[in-house]
Amino acid sequence: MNALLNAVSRTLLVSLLAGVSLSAVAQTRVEDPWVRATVAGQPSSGAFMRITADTDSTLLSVSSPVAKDVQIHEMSMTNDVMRMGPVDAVPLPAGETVALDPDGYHVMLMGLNGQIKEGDQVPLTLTVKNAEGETEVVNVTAPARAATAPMDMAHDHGMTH
Ligand SMILES: [Cu+2]
Repeated sequence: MNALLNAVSRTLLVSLLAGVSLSAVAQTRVEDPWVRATVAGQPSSGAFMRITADTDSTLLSVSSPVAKDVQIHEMSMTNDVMRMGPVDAVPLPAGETVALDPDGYHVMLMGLNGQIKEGDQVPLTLTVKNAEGETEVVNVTAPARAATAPMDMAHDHGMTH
C-alpha cells in the first residue's frame, strides 16, 4: 500500500515538474511558416507565418541567411490606397495568434543571395521581447512554396520595393 502511494505521488510530482518546464520554454509558438519561392534574379521575397506568444510580447526583428536585409512590413489601406512600409515591431498580445500574411504584417526578405526554389528550406530567426523585457530567440525553418494564391499575385514585392 505504501509503495503504491509512493509511486502515485512520484508520478504526480514528475508531471507537475514537466508542466512547469514546458510553460517556461514554450513562450512563443510559430506555426505554418513559409517563404514565397522566387524566379531567377528576383531581388526580394516574403515570409509568412502565424505567431502566438503566451505573454504580451513584441516581435522585434527577423533575420535569415538567405537575404542581406530582412524587414517587417505592414500593409494598410488609407483612403482606398494600399500602402506598405517597414514597422519597428509587431505587437503579440498574450494568447492571441498574429498572422503574418500577404494582407497585413509580413516579413520581407530583401537582397536575396540567390533564387529560392520551391521546396527549399529557409531558416528564419525571430527575436521576441516578452512583457518582462526578456529577449527570446525563435528559430524556424520555412519551406518555400510557389506563389499561386491570388492574394500573393496581387502583392508584388518585386515591383513596389
Ligand atoms: Cu512588403
